Amino acid sequence: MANEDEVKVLGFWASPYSLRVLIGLEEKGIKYEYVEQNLGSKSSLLLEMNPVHKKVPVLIHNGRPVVESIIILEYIDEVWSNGLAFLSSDLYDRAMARFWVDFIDKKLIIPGLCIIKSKAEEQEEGKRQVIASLAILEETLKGKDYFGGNNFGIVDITFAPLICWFHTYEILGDFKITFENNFPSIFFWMKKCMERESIKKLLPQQEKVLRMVMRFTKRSSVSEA
Ligand code: GS8
Repeated sequence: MANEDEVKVLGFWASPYSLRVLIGLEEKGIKYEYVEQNLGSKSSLLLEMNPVHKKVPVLIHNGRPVVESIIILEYIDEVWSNGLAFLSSDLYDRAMARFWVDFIDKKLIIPGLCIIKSKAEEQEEGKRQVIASLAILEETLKGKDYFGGNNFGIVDITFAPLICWFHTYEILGDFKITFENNFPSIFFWMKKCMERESIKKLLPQQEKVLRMVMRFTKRSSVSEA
């Protein structure tokens, strides 16, 4: 695709969904303009570009919006097909990658939100589910550099933004995940991800995420995990 492409992203700095899109663009080396959104008071641009869900992220490519983070990542992969491919050309591998992307959305992010937002009982279930899902992801990653094998791909991009969220899960859920001991493959994968320029540049500090969540959920104090 030519340089005259105009690419804009409407996002929120801590949103794992927004971060996916930005990591994808950085990994492909695509120039883009980032427009931070105030989710408490949505801009007319956001409402115009995502009238159905009114959520970030939105990718605006030459004036036309694409929404839903995974749909955006696949769009980026198809439009800018040179260089790093987010999805393998093998149809079976593509199906498997899509399975794990969906798994991360449903079985890791949603339970993580339960830890942050819910009261005792649901919070316990959220913690149980996060640990169970990490155990499953640990098994699938074992012996590999990245989820797709040797190459950083769509499953890695989907999961990577959570690296800066686990601390918040631990503090607000009052539990410890202890990646190094319990999920060593994920622990090494995280270290490898954090060495990538895209992720180094984009992922916010975990303490900053925690402070934002505490402000947002109006918690004034938490017990130390
Ligand atoms: C989820 C986007 C989303 O929840 C995706 O892009 O993959 N399935 C979608 N975005 C949130 C910010 S991150 O928590 C959002 O925009 N929320 C605003 C709102 O719900 O009003």
